[in-house]
Amino acid sequence: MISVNARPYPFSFDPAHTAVLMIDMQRDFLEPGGFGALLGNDVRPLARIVPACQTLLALARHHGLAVIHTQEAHDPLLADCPPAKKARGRLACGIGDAGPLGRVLVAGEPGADFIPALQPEPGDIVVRKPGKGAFHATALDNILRHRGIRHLLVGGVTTEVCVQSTLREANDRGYDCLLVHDCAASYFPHFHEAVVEMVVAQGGIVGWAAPLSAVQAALEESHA
Ligand code: TIU
Repeated sequence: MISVNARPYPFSFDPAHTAVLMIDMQRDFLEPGGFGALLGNDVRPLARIVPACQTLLALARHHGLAVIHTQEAHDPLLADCPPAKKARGRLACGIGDAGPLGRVLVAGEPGADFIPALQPEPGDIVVRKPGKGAFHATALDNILRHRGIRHLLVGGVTTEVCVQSTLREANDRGYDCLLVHDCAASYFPHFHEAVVEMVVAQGGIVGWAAPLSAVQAALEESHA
């Protein structure tokens, strides 16, 4: 077992039973003209985590952890998009509409793709999801169980929406979750900080949190 110096206490995992779960690092959330920007957000702060996410994925591949990318996107008919989700925000250009990055949050459109720096590599798993949580209406739980994965190192965007929803869904299903907090970001820095504190409060009631450096140190020590 590998032990990461985490809050509220060390997070232990066996690399053979662990996945990095990278949430929704898509152009629609990180680039101008995408869904995040159409919601009225300044998307620029999200770019800051990209190098750390690249390092986390490289570490995972090097040390034999599974790599799973999630992608929030709908089929072109929006058959998997609840009308309430499409209506939310009363956007002039919202889900399914033609925007600067193609149809917003629609699979196969440029905006739904992963950013160039974090494209999936051969052997990585991609899970398309219609909701904010990655377990809702997806095969993720089956995928993890079939591979014997019990621990998740979680990063991506946004911390308080899809990352937190997924982390809570995973926790309820019995997975141990470490939020790699400098590999996650929000359009609202105070929401990001609040989520980190929520996760580790009450004895780590929904998980653990640690910086990438702690994960890296633990993995490298295990190979020393
Ligand atoms: N709007 C926002 O903060 N997030 C989302 O809509 N999706 C994800 O977090 N991926």
